[in-house]
Amino acid sequence: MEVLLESGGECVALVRINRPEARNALNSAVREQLARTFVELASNDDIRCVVVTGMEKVFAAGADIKAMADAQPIDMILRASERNWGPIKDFPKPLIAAVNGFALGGGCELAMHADMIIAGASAKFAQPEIRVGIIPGAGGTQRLLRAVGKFKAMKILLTGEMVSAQEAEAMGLVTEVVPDDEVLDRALALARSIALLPPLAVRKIKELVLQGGDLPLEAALVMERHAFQLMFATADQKEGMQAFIEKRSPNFTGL
Ligand code: DAK
Repeated sequence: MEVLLESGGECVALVRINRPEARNALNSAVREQLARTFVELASNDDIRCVVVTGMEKVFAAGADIKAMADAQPIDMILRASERNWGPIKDFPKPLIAAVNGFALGGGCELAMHADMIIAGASAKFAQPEIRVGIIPGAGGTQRLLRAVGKFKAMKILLTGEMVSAQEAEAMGLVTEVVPDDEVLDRALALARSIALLPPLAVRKIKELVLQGGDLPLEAALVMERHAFQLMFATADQKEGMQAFIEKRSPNFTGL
């Protein structure tokens, strides 16, 4: 198996890409296994937060160049790899990317599908597609633009140059930079802390940030207001506020 599903502790799943001989290049087997894993995790009520990671020296080196080199446009249409990105794009629970080493091309795009990116100090990000004669195909031009703005995105996309973890953090592409050997622990600790929070509110925040960001402000604010009001139908709202009043820790059930 090129994609391993492990426990990340209480209510947290760890998805590990494991194709070392090709630097975790995302061939169809990896993409299909990732898709299946995320479909499974979306409907597993025991899982509240997920961390996706790679290996020590590489998160993922992008799409598999050898599997694309001779492809024709019709091959690319028939491969329909967007079907495999769908379950990650639409994953309803918080997803944290724990990035060590290279996150290149489709690997950088995979990290950008996450809601937070924890990067090791020697991690490197790039969209080097331009150097092999193509362009990003899994949201790179759009998610990068939205994350870092036009002028940084243009440089990364048009040059294919690598960006260090520190630069990535400064431009808003990375949530936190930590020492290389602490990346996974930090990502898992963050995931476990989110897993203790009310899942319906967590889910709504993710939905609002992702959907609302592309709507006109007024429409997004209406969406937020409705979701806010809906929270008062949850048992976790009653429990959270009662626990505060009674000066005790809340016990959120996800209802
Ligand atoms: N594809 C295939 N094989 C790869 C690979 C890749 N992306 N990256 C590495 N490998 C293979 C190498 O060919 C080599 O294989 P052998 O020679 O041993 O058979 C082995 O992994 C070890 O690689 P290196 O010898 O190069 O290892 P280093 O540690 O020296 O360097 C590296 C690691 C990650 C810096 C380097 O391998 C590298 O630059 N890799 C290529 C990075 C790259 O250009 N990535 C962008 C690929 S294009 C789509 C959506 C998205 C995409 C496409 C379509 N659709 C929706 C349709 C995305 C496109 C891309 O990502």
